[in-house]
Amino acid sequence: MNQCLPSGHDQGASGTTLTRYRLHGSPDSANLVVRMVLEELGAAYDYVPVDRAAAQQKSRAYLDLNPQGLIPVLEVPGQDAPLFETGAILLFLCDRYGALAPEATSPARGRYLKWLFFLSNTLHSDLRISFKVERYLPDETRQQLFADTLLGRIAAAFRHLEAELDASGGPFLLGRELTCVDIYLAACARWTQIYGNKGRWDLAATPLLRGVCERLEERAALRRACEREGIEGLPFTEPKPVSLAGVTD
Ligand SMILES: N[C@@H](CCC(=O)N[C@@H](CS)C(=O)NCC(=O)O)C(=O)O
Repeated sequence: MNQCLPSGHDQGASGTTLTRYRLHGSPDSANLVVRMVLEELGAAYDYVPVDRAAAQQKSRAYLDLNPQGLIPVLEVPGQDAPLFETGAILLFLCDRYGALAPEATSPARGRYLKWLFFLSNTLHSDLRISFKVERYLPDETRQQLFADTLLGRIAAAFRHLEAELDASGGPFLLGRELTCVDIYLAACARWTQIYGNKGRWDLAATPLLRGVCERLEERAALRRACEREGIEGLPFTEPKPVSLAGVTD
């Protein structure tokens, strides 16, 4: 493993010198995925809470970090701008540490990128729309149909992941090695079970994926990350919503 720790120094959002990663997030939001990867990599980081209940992610200061006003943001020493987009942050971190991802020359690299982008562009994207359909379709009479359609797409996405697990032989999505893709998909499975679509999709529908979730729950770094997000119990196989200020989904 190439423990290529950052050596650069930047001005952080607060104007102070940035010497460690700085993760901006709110409990159990997409920052959960980044936090799990940071913990798994053993990276030192500071956490900056963003109060979603007060729409802090739409404040002028936060929009300077991410003009979309979305969580998460990761400030990175040595980078000339804050990072946003969960998938991009994972790709960046795993390449920097040479861990949780096949190397650029590995025959599994294409498969890794394909599923990472699938999770980011399709599953996670459909999920977040399904949590707030009214933002995308103001016509109330059609919102249920839209939500049902999205749920159909989400269930299909999990079936595609299940088929890949079957083809790879497991125990992880790409085969024998844990990658950040497993961590990302476990978070998506968590959110699908408890937010927005609660009771409408069951992890039992994808037993191989459930196996990935069980393995991840055994990992100390991931348990620590979940604890720091305010998540109690088994985060993926018996998920419970977080009841902390700032959680709005
Ligand atoms: N494509 C973005 C999506 C991020 C996203 O949807 N973040 C949600 C929290 S999970 C958010 O910031 N919601 C607050 C809002 O919509 O104002 C990513 O992958 O990072």
